[in-house]
Amino acid sequence: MADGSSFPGQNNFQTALSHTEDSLKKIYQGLPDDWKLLIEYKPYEPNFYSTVIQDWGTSFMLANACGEKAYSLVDLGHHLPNSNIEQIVSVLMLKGKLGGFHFNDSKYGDDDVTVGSIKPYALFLIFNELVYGMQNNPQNPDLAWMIDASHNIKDPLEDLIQSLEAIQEAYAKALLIDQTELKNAQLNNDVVKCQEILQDAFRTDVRPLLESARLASGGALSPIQSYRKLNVRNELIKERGKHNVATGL
Ligand SMILES: [Mn+2]
Repeated sequence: MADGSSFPGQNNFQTALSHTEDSLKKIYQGLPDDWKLLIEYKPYEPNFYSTVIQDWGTSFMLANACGEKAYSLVDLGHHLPNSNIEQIVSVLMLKGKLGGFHFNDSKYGDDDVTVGSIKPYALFLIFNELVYGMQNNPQNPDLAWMIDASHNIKDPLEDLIQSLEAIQEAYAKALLIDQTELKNAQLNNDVVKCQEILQDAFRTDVRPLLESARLASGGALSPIQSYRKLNVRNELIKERGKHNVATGL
């Protein structure tokens, strides 16, 4: 929710948050039984001084105020630079309030560039917390996995393929971590060992493993190469026509 203000004094913070909370509660009351409410947060844009739901804490507070079907949504680009997103993910899972993701990557702000294209190690650390949480936090529900990236210089389908590969890689690497060994190293205050365990997993080339998994499930070894070789984009254009930006048809 993008409500906020662009200049100091424009809004009363408490009034704005109360209005948002009241409105979310009304929306929540009207939810069909099998729906969830995912509350996304972001520090800025389209307003540049204050955003009502500025951070995960505000989102978490509102989700708690609404009820058990309301959760926080983490968009990887919606943090101030250098925020520790994996810690946010971990804490939300502990409290059973992580609802889902908008995957993308970020260099400066909400850049919405391809997942894993800028900070693959950060993505891996997020997946480490997800794997831990999925194993240790049964109070957290299944997550809504979404990709929220935008591009005007790439074929968006190719970009989606790259995004999926980056996500699968980070997930597979996180699964390589021996959680018991990591726990023991933590308890022994062996900081070096802790780092070695994480980095050993991160430095492992899991691409052959992912290729085998794709092959076993009837997929292509290299999705990008297959997509290009099969000329998918042009075949789809022949079938569906081409979107004309000028006319919108
Ligand atoms: Mn988003």
